Amino acid sequence: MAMYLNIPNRNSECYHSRIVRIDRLELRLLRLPLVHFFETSFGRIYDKHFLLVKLEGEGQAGFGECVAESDPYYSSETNETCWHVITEFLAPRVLGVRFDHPRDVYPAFKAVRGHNMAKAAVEMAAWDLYARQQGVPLSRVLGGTRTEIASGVSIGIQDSLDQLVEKVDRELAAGYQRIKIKIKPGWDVNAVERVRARFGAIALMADANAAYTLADAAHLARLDQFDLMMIEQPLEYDDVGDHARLQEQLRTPICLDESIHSVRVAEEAIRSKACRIINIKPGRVGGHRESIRLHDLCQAHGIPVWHGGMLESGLGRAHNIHLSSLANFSLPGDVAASKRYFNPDLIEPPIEVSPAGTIAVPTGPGIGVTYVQERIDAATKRLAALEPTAV
Ligand code: OSB
Ligand code: MG
Repeated sequence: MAMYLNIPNRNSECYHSRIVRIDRLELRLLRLPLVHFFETSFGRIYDKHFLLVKLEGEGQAGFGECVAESDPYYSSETNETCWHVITEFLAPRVLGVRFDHPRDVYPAFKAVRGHNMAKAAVEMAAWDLYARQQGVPLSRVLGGTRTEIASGVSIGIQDSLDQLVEKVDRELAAGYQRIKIKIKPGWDVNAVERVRARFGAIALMADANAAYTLADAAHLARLDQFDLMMIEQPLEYDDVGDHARLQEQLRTPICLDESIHSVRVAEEAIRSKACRIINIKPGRVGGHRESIRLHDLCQAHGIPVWHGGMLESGLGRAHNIHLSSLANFSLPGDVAASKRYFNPDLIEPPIEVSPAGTIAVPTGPGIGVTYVQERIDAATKRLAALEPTAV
């Protein structure tokens, strides 16, 4: 275990003896319309409602975007549970507190069980704040080494297979290195078959968002003929055991998303051979610290990882890019250009993808992107500003 607790000293030369002191926490609920609706096996959404955390300290500010959604479908957390947990339980554990390093924020939340998305939003803001105070890019503080990351796209369920083919065509033309399509019963073998028939040997995978059970094993094995890079989260959101039984019956590698809510569960999944690949979303595991531990655990076991996406605005997206600069993010992630999601985004300039399907890791301090305050204000539905309570 101890070998995975080595986050601190990767770049110790750039840490000096600075500390993060958090003087104010601003919490907002935002609404941004999506450029295109997004449909998964849970349903279709047309706009994104999400919380944004801003932490202030020593004249600097850091941002963390909460990846919870309006409904408890991908995860049990929602914007309202996160609002409750952040204001009542997490804010009091950071306000007025001096942290030697942002790696110390997640442990300060130990008394609070679960609520990883709420924790991650606050914790990631602290990493941004710290990196800005140091005047270095977040990637350096996280221990990242890549200067650009490989980008893929996640394409939702469409109204028709023709529409799906049209979307895949457009994303390949934009340069994306890997195509992921969402599947569910009735939109699976037919969809994969159609995309393979049209586009040949592209890097292709499918994400089921837990739409199947072990009883569907024979049906899922029909996907083996299409040489998918992986099938993501075919079975229940909290399952490991059935995934291990399914993996025995599939040639296609299983990648776990929803199931991996902690480093401990990842150890269990790797040990039981429930997956060969893991998707990392910091919101799912409690922030950057836990993501680095998960990354390191997978690296030690030869499990490649890639960065998942939760339809983030440019602020959350920038965090994802910095985290993706760590070495074991060896597969293209679901971290794509801003304009696929929001137009305009909260940041300017937006995040763009190169014709080669790569995204440059920002080099400025912290997350290294510039937000437009008027756009944040215009999207704000609710706002709370919290400060240390006087004693
Ligand atoms: O399962 O990866 C998922 C979006 C919302 C919730 C869950 C998932 C997704 C995506 C979108 O696949 C990835 C993205 O483009 O941000
Ligand atoms: Mg997924």
